[in-house]
Amino acid sequence: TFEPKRIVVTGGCGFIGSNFVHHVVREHPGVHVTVLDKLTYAGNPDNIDGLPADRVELVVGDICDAALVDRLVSETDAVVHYAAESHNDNSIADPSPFLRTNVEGTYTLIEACRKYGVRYHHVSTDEVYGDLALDDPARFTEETPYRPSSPYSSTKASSDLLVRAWARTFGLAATISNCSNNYGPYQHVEKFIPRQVTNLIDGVRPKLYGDGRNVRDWIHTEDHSSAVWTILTRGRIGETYLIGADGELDNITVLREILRAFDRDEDDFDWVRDRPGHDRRYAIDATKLRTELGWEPRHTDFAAGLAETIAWYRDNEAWWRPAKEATEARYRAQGQ
Ligand code: NAD
Ligand code: TDX
Repeated sequence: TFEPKRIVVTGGCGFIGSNFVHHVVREHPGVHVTVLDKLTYAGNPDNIDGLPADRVELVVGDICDAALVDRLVSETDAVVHYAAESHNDNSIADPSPFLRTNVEGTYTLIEACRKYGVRYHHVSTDEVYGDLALDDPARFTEETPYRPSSPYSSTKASSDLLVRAWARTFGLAATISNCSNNYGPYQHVEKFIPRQVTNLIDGVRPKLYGDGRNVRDWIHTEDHSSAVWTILTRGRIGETYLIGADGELDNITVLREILRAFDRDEDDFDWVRDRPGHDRRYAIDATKLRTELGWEPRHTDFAAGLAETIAWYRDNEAWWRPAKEATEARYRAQGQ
């Protein structure tokens, strides 16, 4: 077992990164966390507000800043890399920040980690594997070939390949995880579930892309956090682990569950323009992580997790309100 005392968490002010920081502070009392975050439109320092100052430090900066990254990596035991441009629709409107942050940013981090021999965990997505047909019994495994569809997923795939090459050629002490769709608190209102929940709070009809039958494999972000910690501390160096919780649902089913929670008719939503290149279905087979490392998800009741998440958005309007109008203006301009 690897027992880091100090870790750097990039993107720790975003959705999944901040949930991971909360998880580490709560579950692993001996660990100090340095968050490196640029605070883009998706990063919010309030996400890690109130955590003990002697446990969590925020450094506002860019993962492409080699001098800053060199200094932070020289002072840590491990880097857990969450920072990314993360939204598919944005990557279609303007891919350029995705190339810079996801590819060049990862390159900058792994160069520093190899220089100092620092343990590196790379957080990635199931989208690198492209999509599956609705009637295909297959799920993604660690053996599935890379076949990304969008600018976002192609830059995440590129970053994964850099890590694999650095591990093989330079002996970088790396692991990679590819996780399915996360939901939970602190998710940006541009993403599917928070967008529809906050629309309904505002009395606006939810917006469904295409035919609504696209399938996503949902996992609560807390289960993603426990999986990443498990892989960081007990994963085999050089290995990839898929993270998922058997949560396949199509979008219209999720949307109708949300509508029900607001006592609205199940057809009270708008069909909008489909996402170009829209992946049909994602599905994760997490057998390797479950059997080799004994990890199990705990938040497997989706209806309960969704109800809690809806309650979080109702209780935390001050958190999401500032981003809502600009996000919807961007969608309107795209006919979505
Ligand atoms: P997010 O967009 O909510 O947060 C990204 C964070 O990274 C923000 O805090 C932002 O300020 C920061 N950031 C962006 N560019 C930066 C830069 N150049 N330097 C420093 N910080 C920068 O994203 P998320 O949904 O929390 O995703 C986090 C990670 O998890 C990403 O790597 C993503 O690919 C991966 N992932 C996400 C999901 C999902 O369902 N959202 C699923 C699997 C994997
Ligand atoms: O308004 C919407 N209506 C709609 O039907 C939005 C925003 C989305 N959708 C659909 C598109 C997808 O099929 O809902 C599904 C989920 O959409 P997103 O929340 O944009 O997520 P997705 O594209 O599946 O990608 C997410 O999971 C994998 C994250 O954003 C990625 O960072 C992660 O890698």
